[in-house]
Parts: sequence; structure tokens; C-alpha cells
Amino acid sequence: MYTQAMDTLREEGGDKPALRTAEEAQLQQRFDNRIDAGEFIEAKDWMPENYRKTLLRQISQHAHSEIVGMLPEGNWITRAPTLKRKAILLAKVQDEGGHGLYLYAAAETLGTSRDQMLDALHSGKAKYSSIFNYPTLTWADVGAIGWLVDGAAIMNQVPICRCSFAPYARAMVRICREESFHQRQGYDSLLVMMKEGTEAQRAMVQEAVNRWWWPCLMMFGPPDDQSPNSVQGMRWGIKRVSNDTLRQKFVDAAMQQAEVLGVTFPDPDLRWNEATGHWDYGAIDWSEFWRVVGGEGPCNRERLAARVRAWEEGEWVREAALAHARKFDLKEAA
Ligand code: FAQ
Repeated sequence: MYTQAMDTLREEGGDKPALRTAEEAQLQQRFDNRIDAGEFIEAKDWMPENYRKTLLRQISQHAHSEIVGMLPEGNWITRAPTLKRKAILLAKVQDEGGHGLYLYAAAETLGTSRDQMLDALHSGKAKYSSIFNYPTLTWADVGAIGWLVDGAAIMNQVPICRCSFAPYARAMVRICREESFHQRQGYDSLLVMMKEGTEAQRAMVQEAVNRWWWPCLMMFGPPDDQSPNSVQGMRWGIKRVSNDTLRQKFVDAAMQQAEVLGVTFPDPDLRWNEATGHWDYGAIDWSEFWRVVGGEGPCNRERLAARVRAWEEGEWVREAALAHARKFDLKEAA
């Protein structure tokens, strides 16, 4: 039942049907049974080629999002207002780099190399989260990213801790713990400005929240009925909760937190729906989302250029690491 169209699939670059033998059909059946039973699949276990490709797509996009996601906040490290805020921000941005590394490592278990994944990012072929193509114009953006962007990321990522592919699920457990600190520090930073700050600081917070709200709702991906990967992703246990359900959970949680903070969201249609027990929200501008995903967001070019520059400038570090590894191997062999 997880394999619609699989028997008509061709192996990449070949003309042989993907499912050729009785043995493979058996492997497929065993895989389906394991997924049905809620078992985890390890990297060395047999898996259908499309399952492997889907995971590779999602995990590598996720990894790219983490390292591109270092850029908007990294922009404020030298301008953090206090030593405490600077130390927190440094730790957070470093954590995001670490998340990228866990995720690249998880993707590598599926038989690709980090160089291949990074090539795809640098050439503009690979996607990363739309949210990181928006600018950080004021210090309040750093708090808004922590509160709302990390908040949305946690909402999406907690269910991935139960993803059927074990290396991804394991990476997500640690990532989610760290994301909770990220969200908390962002909220705390905004709370201090709202409760103890000046009128100008409060206005700065509200203005940042106004700019980040809609792009955060877009982070969860297109509506369920326009999400081509959802049905299969859910059948395979890669995706546990749908895009729209997570988006709604995020809106409900954010509304409560906004009230404590004393900020509003820029949506006149936000209202409590007694019948559903959820907050209704207005129409999302999906044309903006697809424009940003397609490379035409406010900062897409800047973000990619920064990653390519970092890769080129880091060449000597990679060379030195390889030379050191070779020297170490020779010593070991001697
Ligand atoms: N941006 O059919 P679906 C973070 C693409 S990490 C760009 O619904 P799927 C931490 C999608 O890839 C944030 N593209 O796809 C942090 C697909 O295109 P494809 C990243 C998007 O995979 C915080 C097409 O649209 N998190 O924030 C987006 O079933 C602060 C159709 O979509 C993850 O990656 C988007 N927002 O569901 C770091 C979590 N949404 O590939 C620094 C893991 C959709 O077919 C600072 N990923 N697309 O060409 C997922 O959970 C899923 O991949 C979804 C998309 C939910 C993102």
C-alpha cells in the first residue's frame, strides 16, 4: 500500500523496473509491515528507492535551512545590545550550525556526500526554508526569530522525532531540545523590551512581529490539498502531522503568548472560533511563498552568495583538515 506506482518506476539511468524479483517484492512487503508496525528503519536496512530519495530531499533541505538560517541572526552578533545578549546569540547561531552538521550526517547515511549536497545548495538547485530569505532590519528581529521562527520550527520538528527513519529521528531529539532554548531566549528578549523598555522599543518589537508573522505561517509549507509530498510522506511515517494541522497549532500557541507579551498580529481576520476551539486566521498570500521559494525573495541572492563565499573562503580549512587526517593515518599505519 506504500508502493503505488513503484512497480512502474525505473531505476535512475536504467531501463529495468525498480521491483524486479520476488526477493525484492518480499523485501518491500517486509518494509511495509515494519512501517505499519511503527518500527524505525535504520540506514543499513532495505528501503524502497523512493523512500530513500524522499528522505534525502527533506533532510538535506532541512540541513541547508539550518546553515542558511545562521545568516539573518548572525548579522546581529556584532551589534547585540549587551554582553549577555551577545553570548546568548552566539550560542544560538552556533547551535544552528551544529544542527546542520547532525542533519548532513543523517543524510549521508542514505548514500550521498556532503559535497554533493552543498553543490546542490550553491548551484541554487536545492531548496531551503523560505523564512531565511527575509531581512533582519532591527534588533527586535532577533527576538522575533527566536520566538516565532524557532517556535514554528519546534512545532514542525517535534513530530519528526518520531519519523520512521531512525538517524533523522535521533538527530531531531537533540535539535528540538536546543530549539526550545532558542525559542525561550527570543521570547525573553522581546518580553524585556515590551515590559521594561521604552515606547520606541515597544514599537520596534511590534514592527518586527508584523513583518515575521505571515512568513512564519508559510514555513509550514503549502496547504494540505496543494502539498504534493504529504500523502506519501505520511504513509511512510516521515511526516507525522500535516502542514495545515501544524500551522493551526502554531497560531493557537502564538496567540496566547502574544497576549502575555502585549503584541498583536497583522491579521484582521484572527478570531477565536468557539465551534472548532481554534483561532481562525486570514488568507495566506501563497504567491509570495512561491516567489520566495523560487528564488525571488528579498534576500535569496544575498543568502546564497554568503554561503558560496563561506565555502570558497573555507577551502584552506578543508585542505588543512585533510592533510592532518592523512598525516594521522600515516602515523597510525607506521
Ligand atoms: N520553504 O509537498 P510539500 C529552522 C517546498 S529549520 C521552502 O508540503 P514536504 C531552524 C517543499 O520542499 C526550518 N520550500 O513538502 C532554525 C516541496 O518542494 P520539493 C526548516 C518549502 O516536504 C530556526 C514543495 O514546497 N525545517 O527553522 C517550504 O512534504 C531559526 C511542496 O511542499 C525543515 O526543513 C518552505 N517553508 O513538507 C534555524 C523541517 N515548505 O522538495 C535558524 C523538515 C514547503 O518537492 C534560525 N521539513 N516547501 O521540490 C519538513 O517538515 C517538510 O519538508 C516541510 C514541507 C513541512 C517543510
